[in-house]
Amino acid sequence: MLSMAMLMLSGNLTMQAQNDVMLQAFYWDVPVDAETNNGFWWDNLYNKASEFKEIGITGIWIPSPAKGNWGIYDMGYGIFDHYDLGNYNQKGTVETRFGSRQELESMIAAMHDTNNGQPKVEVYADIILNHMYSSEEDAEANPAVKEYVFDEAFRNGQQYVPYPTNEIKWVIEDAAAGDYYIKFKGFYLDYSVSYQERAYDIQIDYNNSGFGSSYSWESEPNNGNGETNTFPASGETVRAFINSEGDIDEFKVTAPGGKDIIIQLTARRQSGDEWQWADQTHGFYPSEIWHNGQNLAVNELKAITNTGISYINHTGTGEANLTWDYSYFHPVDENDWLGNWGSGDEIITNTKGFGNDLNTFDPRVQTRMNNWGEWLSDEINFDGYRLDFVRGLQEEYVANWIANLPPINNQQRFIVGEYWGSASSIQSWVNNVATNGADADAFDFPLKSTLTGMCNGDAGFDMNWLNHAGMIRNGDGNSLPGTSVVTFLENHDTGKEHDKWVTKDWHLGYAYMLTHEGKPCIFYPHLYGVTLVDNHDASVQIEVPASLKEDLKKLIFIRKTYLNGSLSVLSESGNPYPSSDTHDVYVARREGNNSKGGAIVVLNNSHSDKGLWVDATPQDWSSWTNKTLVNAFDEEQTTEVFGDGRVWVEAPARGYAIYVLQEDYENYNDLKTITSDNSLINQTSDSDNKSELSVFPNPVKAGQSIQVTGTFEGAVQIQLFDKHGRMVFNQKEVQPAGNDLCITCPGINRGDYILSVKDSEKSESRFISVQ
Ligand SMILES: [Ca+2]
Ligand SMILES: [Ca+2]
Ligand SMILES: [Ca+2]
Ligand SMILES: [Ca+2]
Repeated sequence: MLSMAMLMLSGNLTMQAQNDVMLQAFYWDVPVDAETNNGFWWDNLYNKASEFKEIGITGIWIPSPAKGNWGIYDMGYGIFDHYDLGNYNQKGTVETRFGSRQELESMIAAMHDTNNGQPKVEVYADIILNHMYSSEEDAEANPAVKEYVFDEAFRNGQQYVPYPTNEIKWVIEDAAAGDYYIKFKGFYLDYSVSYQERAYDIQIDYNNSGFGSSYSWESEPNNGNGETNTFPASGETVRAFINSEGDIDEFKVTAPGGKDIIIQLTARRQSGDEWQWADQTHGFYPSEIWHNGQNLAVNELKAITNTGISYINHTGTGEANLTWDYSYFHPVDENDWLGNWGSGDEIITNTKGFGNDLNTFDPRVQTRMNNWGEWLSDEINFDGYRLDFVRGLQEEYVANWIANLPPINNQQRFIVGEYWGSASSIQSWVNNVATNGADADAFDFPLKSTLTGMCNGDAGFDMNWLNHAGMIRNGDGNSLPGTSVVTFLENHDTGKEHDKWVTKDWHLGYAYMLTHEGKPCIFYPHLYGVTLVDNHDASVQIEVPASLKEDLKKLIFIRKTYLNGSLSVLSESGNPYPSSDTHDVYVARREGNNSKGGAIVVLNNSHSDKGLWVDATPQDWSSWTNKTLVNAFDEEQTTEVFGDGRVWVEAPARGYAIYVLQEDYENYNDLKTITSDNSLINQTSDSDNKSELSVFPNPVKAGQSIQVTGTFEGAVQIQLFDKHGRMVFNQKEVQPAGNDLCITCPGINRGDYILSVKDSEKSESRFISVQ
């Protein structure tokens, strides 16, 4: 039933113009003034609200707004306090990296402002449902982790993955004076490789010394039963190895009494002379601690983890005062476990990939996250959400979270999930979330990969590879409908790793995305010419040309003006000639909307101007035979569809062209002048405006007379523009009768319009509402 309803809905939508361009409104390491704890990214977006509206951006995806564990530096994914949006002094700062809660709310209000006929820009927050980060101030005793380690990560006879060795502090509180014999064991280690891969640091503080930097080496044999190394001094480090399977390393410390014994272990590897960091799932732990004939590891020893999280008192509307403890995070009890990263891109619910992995099977976790989603929607007014790392969550949990959100206009809020994986995994995720009762889109990672190949490649990239690229056109049974897919060319993650970058000819990728099905998501640095910097090596950079912005504006104009519905690849199915040139030239026809008949898009990745003969009309599509097509950006450039249905279309070297029906043609440059000229909006919203122009009645119905009163010099031109700046009515040489003009409201859709009145002296405008 659900899929039937969705199909019917999308059927109706194809009649509308495509008004669905999303912007990822951030990138990795956006600027911040960390010296003064001042984030200004929300302010930056606030200042761009009118430009987003003008360009035709309809939704922005913003970073996770909640306070992160790394305070002013945190890009949001180190989420710490869900209800601190930059208004509580925690983690060393009130503001987040992006600004204060007030700045966030002002920005959202500017995006939502529809006064004077401005379009609304929806705001989608990045949401982390998988994990939470914390630090030493959140330390607590964790009996579940102690048990898990002492079971060496075995559950019901099966080996699972250790809790990270370095995230546990082992403590005997208030240790009595005397000798302690501490035995260390290793587990989950590879004995087929050199012992140097099984190295670890032992740090012991038994005298309130803290930990210093001096170190020494273990001396075998130290396997217990009298073979003991004396630990050099409180706070020092011993470098040791589990030399072979079954090796035990024993150390003696002499406690002064009345102080804690604190043990910290870190997995290492030795490579030549270098003592390196190792995978912390190499398990090491103090398996026995003997004192006066008693093994204190059994009862007195505590495993301390940073899972005891509490916050400054919250006072705002709807803000929960939460505390968390180990029982909310994997592993929670004797039946729980931690998994690894899997062998492919399958769902991994219990993997401690980022911070503390929330036990998303716990109804308490589910309730807390659901309440948070409601609060973000009702109190902060987010329109939708981008869900981070959904690979770490069971689909049922995600679906319940989505379904619990308060609807907008009786509809579920927009959701897109980050499933970085293969087409089949992405498809199953979307379908399984739907089966569990929620509608989530997914990012088209496979398409990103193909488009990157096209932009960066030259002759080596075969344009036929576009024919079934991405999720929507997937020909292997793993496709998704365009209404379930968000397409993108780069995101904050790929944008910080140079091996994933698009490094040239971005316009080719965007020409594909913005003319094709799916909801296109533009990357902020591409719109604003921000240089990308590799996260591992800041000397590796790629400059994004500022000229790309004009391409993006043109392509959004094409999308909104001419396109909707399905697509057919003419360079695949339309008898292309010469067929060998399909290696270089890709041609597709996209259906239109209720006022325009669609377009043909041509992409050429060769280094010379090139074209193809194609059949303009796919089977069962409206016939373009004997029609004249024009270049959508140059009315003078035409091509005829012949009587047999063939048409010649071409695009410049490493470029794109869009062909539309001559009768549909709209001059992009005219519209650009209007849409990029804010004077229309400024005039009408300017309270000092001395104009006498008045319009009656307002609102007005189609077919009804409109009386415009003002002072006019000679004949007048009257135009109506819709809120995207598109002209819908144009009447020249209207003769005023004194101070009055009378026109008939044309048969246009309900909505807000700008009425422009021009005479030989001046141009004035008013917003009118058509009902
Ligand atoms: Ca600020
Ligand atoms: Ca050893
Ligand atoms: Ca030993
Ligand atoms: Ca998880």
